[in-house]
This record gives sequence, C-alpha cells and structure tokens, in this order.
Amino acid sequence: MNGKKIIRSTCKACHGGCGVLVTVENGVVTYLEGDPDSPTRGTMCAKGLSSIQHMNHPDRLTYPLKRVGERGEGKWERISWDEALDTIGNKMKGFIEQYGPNSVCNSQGTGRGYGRYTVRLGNSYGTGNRGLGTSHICYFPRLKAFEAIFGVNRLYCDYHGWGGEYPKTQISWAKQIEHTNADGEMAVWFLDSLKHAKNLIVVDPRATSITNQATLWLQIRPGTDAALAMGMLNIIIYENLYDKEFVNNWCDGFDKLKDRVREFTPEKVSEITWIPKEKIIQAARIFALEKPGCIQTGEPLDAIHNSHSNALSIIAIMAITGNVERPGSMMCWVPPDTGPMEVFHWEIADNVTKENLEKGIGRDKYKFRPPGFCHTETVLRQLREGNCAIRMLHQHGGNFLFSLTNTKNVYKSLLNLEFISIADQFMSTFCEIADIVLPVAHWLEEDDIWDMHPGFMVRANNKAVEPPGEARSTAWIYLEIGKRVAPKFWPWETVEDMLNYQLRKADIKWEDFKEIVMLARTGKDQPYYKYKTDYWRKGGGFPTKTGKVELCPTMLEDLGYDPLPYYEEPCESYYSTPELAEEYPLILNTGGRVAYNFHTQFTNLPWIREMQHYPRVQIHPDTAREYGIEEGDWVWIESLRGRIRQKANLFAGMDPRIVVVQAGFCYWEKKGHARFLTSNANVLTDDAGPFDVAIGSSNYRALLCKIYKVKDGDPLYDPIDMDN
Ligand SMILES: Nc1nc2c(c(=O)[nH]1)N[C@H]1C(S)=C(S)[C@@H](COP(=O)(O)OP(=O)(O)OC[C@H]3O[C@@H](n4cnc5c(=O)[nH]c(N)nc54)[C@H](O)[C@@H]3O)O[C@H]1N2
Ligand SMILES: Nc1nc2c(c(=O)[nH]1)N[C@H]1C(S)=C(S)[C@@H](COP(=O)(O)OP(=O)(O)OC[C@H]3O[C@@H](n4cnc5c(=O)[nH]c(N)nc54)[C@H](O)[C@@H]3O)O[C@H]1N2
Ligand code: SF4
Ligand SMILES: [Mo]
Repeated sequence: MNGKKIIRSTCKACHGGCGVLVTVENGVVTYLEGDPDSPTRGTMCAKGLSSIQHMNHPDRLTYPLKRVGERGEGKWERISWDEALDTIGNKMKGFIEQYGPNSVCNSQGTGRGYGRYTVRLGNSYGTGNRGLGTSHICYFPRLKAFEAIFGVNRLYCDYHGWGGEYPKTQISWAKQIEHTNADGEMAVWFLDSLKHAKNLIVVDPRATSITNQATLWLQIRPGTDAALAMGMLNIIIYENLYDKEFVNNWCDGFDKLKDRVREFTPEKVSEITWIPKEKIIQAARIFALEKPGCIQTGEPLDAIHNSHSNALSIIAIMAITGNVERPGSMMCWVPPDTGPMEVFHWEIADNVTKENLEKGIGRDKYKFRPPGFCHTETVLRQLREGNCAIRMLHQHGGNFLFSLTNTKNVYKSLLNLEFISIADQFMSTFCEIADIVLPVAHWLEEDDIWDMHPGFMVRANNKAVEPPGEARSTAWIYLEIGKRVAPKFWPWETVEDMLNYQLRKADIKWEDFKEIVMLARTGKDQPYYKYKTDYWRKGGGFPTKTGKVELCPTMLEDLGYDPLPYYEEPCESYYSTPELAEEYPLILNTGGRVAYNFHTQFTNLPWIREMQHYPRVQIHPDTAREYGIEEGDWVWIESLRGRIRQKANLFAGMDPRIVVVQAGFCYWEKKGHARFLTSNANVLTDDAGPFDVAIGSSNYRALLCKIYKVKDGDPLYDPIDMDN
C-alpha cells in the first residue's frame, strides 16, 4: 500500500517495555499491535493500545509557553524554544550563582525511562536537592533494602525458565503485576509462569483478579506487612525450615534476626494483621518447603511509614529460604553488553560536592536514601514556612497536585517557589501554576533508549511520526538545558551523538540499534549462582561489606539506624489513635491500580473513559448498608485533611472496615481547582508524619476516614483555604 510501513518500537505509555508494531501510513500512525517477536510476546494493554488517541489528542501542548498573568490564572504567551531554554538556563545559573546549586531542584514524575537524564542534569550542575516527588514512597525502600542485604539494588523474579526451572511457589505481596507491569517485570511473564507454579500466595487486603487462583489469600490489614513478614520469619526459623546450607555459608547476622523475630509468634501476628494464624503458618511452610520460589513486592509496602522494615523483612524471607540466584528464584540479571543505562548519571555523581549532598533537604534525618534526593514533605513544609533553600524547580512530567500527600498543602507550597519550569505533553494542573511550560513529544514521536529498570534487556523507542507543532523529545530538551547550565557534561552536538555515547559499551551505533530494537541477555547466556563465582567478589560472595548476605545490614548500622526490621502501627489506626477512630471509623486505603488510568493520564481519552467513567471508591456492602449508600451513589470520603467525592462501588472482597479510594483520577473535563480537588485521593492523605525513620516515607495506605452520601446542594469540592 502507498507509503505504508511497520516500525518496531517499545511502548512507554506506562513504565513501558512492551514490544510494539506501529503501522504508519503516509506519515500517520494508523494501527498499533503487540510485537509477537518481542519478550512480551505480542501482548499490550488498554493504555498502550489507546496511544493513538493519546498522541493525536487536540489538547496536546505544541509550543513553549510563558506565563503572563498571575500564577494559575491561565494566561500564557507563546515563545520560541530559544527564549524558553535561555530563560530556564539563565534562571538556573542565576540562582546557582547567588545561592548555590542546592537552590535549584530538578525532578520528574514516575519513571518513563528518562530518569538518567534528570539525574545527570542535577549531577551536572551539582545539586544535592534533586528528586522532589514520590521515590520515597515508590521503590526506594525496596531498592535500598535489596542493596543493604545483598549489595545489589534489585532482584527480579525468575519467571523465564532459563535455568531449567520455574518458580514452584510464588508470592504476590502488595502487588498487582498482572495490571501494573511495574518495576521491570511484565504481566505476561508472571501470568505464564503461574502455569508452572504449584502454589500462589497473595498478600492483599482486597480480592484481586488473581486471588481466585491462589492457594492462599492472606487478607491483611493495611499497613501491617512487616508484622506478617516477621511472623513468617519466626515460623521458618523456629520450625527449622530455613535453608541451612545457604544461611551457614552465605549469610551474616542470622542470630540477630532470629532474636528479633522471636516475639512475632503466629498468635501475635494474627492479632496485628487480622489474618488467621493457621494461614500465616501455612504460608510460611509452603514458601520454605516448596522451592524454588519468588516474591513480587509492590508499592503499597513503600507508601507507609514502616516502609524500610517492610522491605527488610520480606527480603529476609527470600534470603533465609535460599531463594537467591537459583533457577526459579530471585535473580540479579546481568545486563546486555550495553551495561545499564543508569551509568549515564552515576558516572558524573562525584561532581556533586559532599557538602552539597549533606545539605540536601532531609538528608540529616532520612539517610537511607540514594544521595541527592531531597525529602519531599520536608521541602514542601519549608516552602510553606518560607525557609526553604530551594528557589527554583525544573520538572519533567509528574503532577504533584495529584501524587503527593495532602494536595491543598502541596498547592500552597509550590506557589512559594520563585520559578517553576515544566515539560509535559498536556497542560496539567501542575503546569498551570508554572512559569514556563515546554511541550514534549509522545513516545511514538521520539527516538530514545528504553531501560526503565536495568534488567536483562535494553530496547529502542523508535520515532514513528513527527511530534505536533514544536513539541520536542525528552532527550533533546535535557541536552539543550544541559548545554546551557553545565556544557562540560553535555558535550554532544545532537541527540543521536548522545545516544551513540550511551550505547558505546556494546560497540553499536543508534542507527543500527534502532533497526535491531533490542539487546538482551537471555537463556543460557544468563548466569545463575553468581555468588559462587568471582562475579561480585574474588573467591565468591556478595558485594556487601561482609561479602555475605547481610540479614542485619551493616549499611543501616553505619548510618546509625536499627539494622533489623521492626513493626510499628500506622500513624492513624484503631490501635495507635483510638480517639481519632471514633470520629473517623474506617480504614482509608488510597490506591491499588486500575487498568484504565496511569496516574493522571488517560482519563481524557474516549476509549479509556468508556471503560471507566467515574472515579470509584470501594466500600463493603455491609458498610454501605450501614451508611445508606447504594452502588453508584456519590459519596464523600473525609479524613483529617479534607474531603473528596467518588462514586460508590460496592465490593465484598475486603474487610468491611476498609475503604479503598481510587488514586490519580484526573477530571480533565473540569476546569480550575475542580480538576484536582473534586475526587483526588491525596486531598485525604497525610503530610505531617511520622515518616519512615530511615527513608522518610509517608503514609498513603493506612489512614482513617469517614464516609457519607453526597446531598443535593453540597458543593462539588471544598476550596483551598489560603490563609491556613
Ligand atoms: N494501570 C496502571 N499501571 C500502573 C500505574 C498506574 O497508575 N496504572 N502506576 C505505576 C506505578 S508508578 C507503580 S509504583 C506501580 C504500582 O503497582 P503495584 O506495586 O502493583 O501496586 P498497586 O496496584 O497500587 O497495589 C497492589 C496491591 O496492593 C494492595 N494493597 C494496598 N495496601 C496494602 C497493604 O497495606 N498491604 C498489602 N499487602 N497490600 C496492599 C492493593 O489492594 C493492590 O491490590 O504500578 C505502575 N503501573
Ligand atoms: N493516593 C495515592 N497517591 C499516589 C499513589 C497511590 O497509589 N495512591 N501512587 C504514587 C506513586 S507510586 C507514584 S510513582 C506517583 C506518580 O505520580 P506522578 O509522578 O505525578 O505521575 P506521572 O504519571 O509522572 O504524572 C503525570 C504527568 O506526567 C506527564 N507525562 C507522562 N508521560 C510523560 C513524558 O514522557 N514526558 C513528560 N515530560 N511528561 C509526561 C503526564 O502528561 C501527566 O501530566 O503517584 C504517587 N501518588
Ligand atoms: S503495559 Fe505499559 S508498555 Fe505495555 S502496552 Fe500497556 S502501557 Fe504499553
Ligand atoms: Mo510509582
């Protein structure tokens, strides 16, 4: 057919990774389908498949814009790229000169494979205040715990059978990988590997789309995962079910862990978690005895003030059962010859002075975090109080008015920044309060390397069509800003030169890589039992201080923290705040992804909106009856911070005391503050702490609330009180 071509690429409508065949006819994308020859075997989800509607949406940003009215007033003037980039560059340099690099924060939304550019930019101008956002409640706690225990910052589930075995037992712990494709794992791998599994254990307060296939469903009280994990450790250790060979030869700190979990008897843990003790015992026995096994760990474990203990205790279960580096267990994948793309920012990390790192906001308190990341809630509080070292924010993607705790406070805080520049594809509610807005290309419109989570593959995002108007690719925007503020570290003439540089280790150029689309190390090329070789350490071992798997990590000890996991009640609960529970008698859980939105994205697409029209709050039918609420009623959900409305979805698959509010639902069709105050879950969440002591995580998953029916004449939303 005239002008028809098919381009192989990689979808990035979520964190990305699915191989895609893009049909382009006469310069227009006409069809998208999964690439059957990719590791995701031709599968795609509703979000990815609606990318044509997303890309062609009439509301796409097409030109750089400068604010001309008051912040948030919505008055903009079109400017040239030169003016936009020069203004951003000059502002950055001006603040750096006057107040030092820590006065300029640069950050991003959730990962879409451009994290290496964001971090390199921060490193290149030397700031110790990067990464305002949600990493402290999304993946950092798990990554840091992996690093503390194993010396490598992540282990993946070996679903692939490359070592001759599939996992016999799988635990899906606070995770819906079947919907979320998060953290470098893909739904299709998990679902296929279940065909080989004997046991599936699901740890989730709610019934999910896989609980009906589960051998055991541990219906946990939100926010109590560390107690459950320590209860399972208690059974595995005191019933002598642990892997003695692995523990004796390769682990350090076992006796200390054994002492710590002694008090976490099945009875006590059952009381804390609301899970029957028989089920806790059974889960521990199955995982310890029916090997190999792996554990998927999800974001709710991080989005709680007990986050680092959640991660330490669950990862310890992997370790003491010897489910590490054996086929069908938890693996540290060796990357393809390119190496991990993250090197792009590590390699210049030393450019940030020790002093600037130490002065990073929140660093004094929350030290168990990658260097350079400031602590979000502290920064926002300081902005409101008028004593924050950060004066300017350059932001790429993300919408803090939806993603951070206590939206009304977030709004007030951000208004106190002296300058905000932001790059997005749409005029988000965050863009609306910025000073300069940059239009960004869609994944179908840009060339880049996809390596969202370093794993066994690196893939190409291939530009299928030109972006609309003057929208530009992410890589180009970073390169141009980098050239203006720290040219020494951004020496490339073109984006292609920069991509070639990133691929150099594999001795391949972008023009060839974009044709082959993927470099991967799979099958027999992927080595197991690396700790028995010189891979991490001469003579064998793990890349930790002791060379062993550290069950009582020296990394935490050196930072002055209790190195062992412990359990703490959520900051609001029936047990920690019984008086509050009298007024707010239900447990508020805000999250649990649905297939139809990726945070604030896609609720402006007809295909997606047809599948879910309204934001929904899950309420148990018994509870709904008690409050006179019926399916489809608009309901107020109120916490100490404020209230929002969502439509009731009666759901019997959870404890009647729990209410699950959908997060991220953006009312794109509403204007002004209605868009982010009507139904946004984070109007309800807590920004005051206490936070996780080592990492600073806030609590999104186990708070208290009350619910009642919306009455005629009620306002659509409660406005922000700017005086308080
Ligand atoms: N469709 C879609 N996909 C996404 C996203 C999206 O917005 N939409 N977001 C992406 C991002 S940034 C991330 S971090 C990932 C997150 O993806 P996941 O890590 O899979 O997390 P969730 O789906 O939020 O929650 C997983 C499960 O945890 C349960 N849960 C809630 N609270 C608790 C608790 O206290 N304990 C336990 N054990 N379980 C609990 C929920 O009921 C839910 O079924 O998804 C990514 N993928
Ligand atoms: N209550 C509650 N709150 C949560 C969560 C929850 O489960 N419950 N989840 C938390 C988690 S885990 C996370 S990671 C955060 C996520 O929250 P954010 O990090 O704020 O989410 P994003 O999807 O990055 O932000 C959406 C914006 O990014 C823009 N965008 C999308 N792709 C691109 C791109 O390629 N380039 C650019 N420049 N812009 C782009 C979109 O147009 C949109 O305006 O939310 C957190 N907040
Ligand atoms: S799972 Fe993510 S990468 Fe795959 S099709 Fe859906 S949006 Fe695209
Ligand atoms: Mo996330």
